[in-house]
Amino acid sequence: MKYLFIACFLTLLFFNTVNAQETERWDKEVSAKPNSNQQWFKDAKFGMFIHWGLFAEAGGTWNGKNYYGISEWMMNRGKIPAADYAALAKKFNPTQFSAKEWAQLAKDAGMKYMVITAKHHEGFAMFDSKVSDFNIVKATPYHQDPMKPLAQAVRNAGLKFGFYYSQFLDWHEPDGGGNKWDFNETKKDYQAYYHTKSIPQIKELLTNYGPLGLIWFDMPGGLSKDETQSLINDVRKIQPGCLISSRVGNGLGDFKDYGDGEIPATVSTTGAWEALFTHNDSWGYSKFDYNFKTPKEIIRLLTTVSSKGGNLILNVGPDSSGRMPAYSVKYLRQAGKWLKINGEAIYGTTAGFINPQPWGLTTAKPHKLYLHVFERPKNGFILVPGLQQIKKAYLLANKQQLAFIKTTGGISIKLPYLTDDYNTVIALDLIDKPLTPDPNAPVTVSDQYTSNALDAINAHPFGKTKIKSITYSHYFGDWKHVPCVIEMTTPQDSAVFHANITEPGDYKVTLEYACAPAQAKQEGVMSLNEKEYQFETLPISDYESHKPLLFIKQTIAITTIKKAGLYQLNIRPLHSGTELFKLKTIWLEPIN
Ligand code: JFZ
Repeated sequence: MKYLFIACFLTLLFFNTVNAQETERWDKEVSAKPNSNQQWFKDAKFGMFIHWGLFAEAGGTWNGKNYYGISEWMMNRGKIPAADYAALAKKFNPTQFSAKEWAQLAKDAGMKYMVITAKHHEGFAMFDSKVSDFNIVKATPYHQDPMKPLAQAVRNAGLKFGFYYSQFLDWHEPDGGGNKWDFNETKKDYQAYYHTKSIPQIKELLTNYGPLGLIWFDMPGGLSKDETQSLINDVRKIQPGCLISSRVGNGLGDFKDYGDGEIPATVSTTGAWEALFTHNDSWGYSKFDYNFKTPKEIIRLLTTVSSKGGNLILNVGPDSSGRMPAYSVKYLRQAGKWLKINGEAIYGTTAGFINPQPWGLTTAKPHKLYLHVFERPKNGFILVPGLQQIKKAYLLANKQQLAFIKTTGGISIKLPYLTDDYNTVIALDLIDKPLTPDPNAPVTVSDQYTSNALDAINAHPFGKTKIKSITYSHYFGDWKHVPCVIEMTTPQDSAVFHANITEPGDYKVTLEYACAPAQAKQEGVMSLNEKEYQFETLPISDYESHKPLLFIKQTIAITTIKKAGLYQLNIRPLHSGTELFKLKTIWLEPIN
């Protein structure tokens, strides 16, 4: 049993790595090509993902056993025989489903597109399909096609509509990808699967549901690059304007999807891209999962992704009655209220050209810079480094003009009060030509904030040191991604952080890291402000992709900064050994 469990994870991880190579290729080959159909997608910024299928009927429970984690993978995890699983259809009767309500929810939330699972890995078509009887009209007591009214209602609400379609994984079919517990892998004919089910159903979706904004393919397999291109050509023939997700595979597709729950540390593409998150931790409805993001977390997540130039597609998992989780409805609507007032600073923007600051993030439009203030400085002055002059500064919410002064470090704007706990937006009318973002700009450290973060992505690595997103999960499939400084094993492997400390004073230095017990008790040294501080690492957490990764905060120094200015913080192992730690953040906390 344990091995089956691990095998599932390996499958998911394998797709992770395959994806990594393919997206690298995608960055080079596809993202450079201009695509006029992409513009609506680039401007949209916020979309609704919906995972709906027979897994919603089970809600994560099978034969009295609870499967915590992503519910739509339950069939795979439990090695549930396809015939037994298919019986869920007999109970699936979403009488509470209302296309208009779902469309209205997405609209109220401030979303500009909706993507719903037409068929997930379980193989069940949530639409009227002539290709296979394993569909919602034929196999359930509901006997209706919910996708018809939904596509219409979503378009009527002014949003783009798209389908998710699992083109390769199909655990119901003897020739589909992934089901090795019922069907002999060596006897599978993937081509037959593509030609008798996958491609014909994709054609149905493109033919019967009006103009689609996009098709969201996922988890590629079984096709060569030419065959993938021919699948794309089939889509283009029916709907030339329909965008295709990068998970179509083989480095193709019109927009890029990062990993589940991943915000890219550095954006590798100039093309359109999406970060995908689910509102709680499961994509499909799960009875146990109450870890819903709060409205504030939703707004800050959306702002973070926008500040890097991408879209956020946020998933909700309706249950089998056709109802959205109550907390999704409530919190999405609440987030939408913020967008009604501040949407100008999100929709149609490009990445902000000022690096993250202790007060928050930026987005941009021609002649405009939007400051998204998450943390209020104690004295109320928001320092925007790098700007020389501006025309005007005002609160976006009420157009109240704000005073500003030119300082040595940039423009400093007086924030009268924090009006919005989620994110207070200050709009700047620019005189300067938009600056080009400088990834090497120092990180601002100021005594105006409770704490200042030097994150792994701000590190300059030397020797064998690397910066990498570490992927792990709590339950099955609820991936977390934490950028870390890794592989520092000798005194030559160091990480250097550039900090612009804007006020003198005492600062406490705290390292936040994960460290495998077997590798702990190694010494490291941090140099800052012409002094060296030594420390020994603590045993915290082994890294295994399918286990929680724990981080500790260890204070290693107090330093007295006599003069404001640029400082270098350097960290490295004292001796050669194994990896010193996985370093997430260095915190600089002013002592007042
Ligand atoms: C896939 C599905 O398996 C999952 O059920 C859900 O639909 C999600 C949106 O997509 O899972 C993946 C696919 C790709 C990666 C990770 C999980 N990846 O490339 O990191």
